[in-house]
Amino acid sequence: MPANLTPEYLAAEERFKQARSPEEKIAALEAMLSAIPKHKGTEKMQADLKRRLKKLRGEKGKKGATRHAAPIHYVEREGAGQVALVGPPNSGKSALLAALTRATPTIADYPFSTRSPLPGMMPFENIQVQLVDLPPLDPLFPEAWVPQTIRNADGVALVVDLGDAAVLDHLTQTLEQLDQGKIRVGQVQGELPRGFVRKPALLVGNKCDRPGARDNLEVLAELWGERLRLARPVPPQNAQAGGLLPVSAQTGENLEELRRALFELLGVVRVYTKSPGKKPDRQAPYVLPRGATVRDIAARVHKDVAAGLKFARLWGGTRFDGQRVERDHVLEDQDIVELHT
Ligand SMILES: Nc1nc2c(ncn2[C@@H]2O[C@H](COP(=O)(O)OP(=O)(O)O)[C@@H](O)[C@H]2O)c(=O)[nH]1
Ligand SMILES: [Mg+2]
Repeated sequence: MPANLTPEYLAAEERFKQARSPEEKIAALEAMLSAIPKHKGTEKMQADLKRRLKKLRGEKGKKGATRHAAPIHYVEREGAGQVALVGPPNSGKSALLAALTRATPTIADYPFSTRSPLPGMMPFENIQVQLVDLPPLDPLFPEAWVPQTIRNADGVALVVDLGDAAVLDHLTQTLEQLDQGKIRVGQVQGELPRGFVRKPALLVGNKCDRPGARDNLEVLAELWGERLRLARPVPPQNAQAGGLLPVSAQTGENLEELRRALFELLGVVRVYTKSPGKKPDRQAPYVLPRGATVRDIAARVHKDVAAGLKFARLWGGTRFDGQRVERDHVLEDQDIVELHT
């Protein structure tokens, strides 16, 4: 009997193939099991899925016991960093994930179509940024793991619908819900309350193709600027400070800018090393936190290199063309260093 597998099942199976962490594999297997048509012809497949799930859960249990107890939906960080997609239902978070990565989320015009975190890798130039699609933070359906997953990410992309007449209320609600999860986004003046975390955030105005989007963007800019206590909204290039960017997952407008802004959100720099007289390998950058120095990259290369480091030569930007720099010189994105021991 043919199994008559649904597109939903096949999508989940594809996710399983791409999954790397046990959590991703479990989530994909669960989705496969719920999507598989339940009839005699699939009985063997169902049993096989259940067996694999049981095995994976068992392995994870063991690992969790010896290490730390990870929340059920913990998404292991991969690539240059992790950005959580957060926002009201139907704003197009899943559509953006699908447009920017190879992940295949359920995109639907009904709310709560996303039930568990779904990661995808977004290529940006020579690196990858991990995006995590999440269900909305809804007070009626509080799922403790959602704020936990956001707290674990390096940055937050707040996705709102520019065609939504109540976009302002929805953004305000999302910010309040984040607050309940002890998460503040964007720039925060003064001290954070006890137990709170601050996440760099980018406000993504999705569906800029919809009527009324331009007006909504202006209104949003005001609230976002107010939230950040700035006279003007921050341009997307300054994502770390809380940029604002209109995009469309549907038409593709500004998606390249979005890739860059999401990368900037991570607060990292890409640095290349080279040997004297040779060219650097541009495909294999070291990814370091912004503010990292020549000493830090040396430590990444090898502890002996760090210990014996005398100076470095630097190529980068408009200022450096092989000049000698000291060990505490701060590196910029795309710098090339030659380490001398
Ligand atoms: N016009 C327009 N519709 C979009 C865009 N992005 C998503 N949608 C639609 O909005 C609905 C909700 O999208 P979805 O990604 O499931 O939202 P989520 O709940 O935030 O994950 C779907 O019907 C999408 O096709 C966009 O850029 N423009
Ligand atoms: Mg969704």
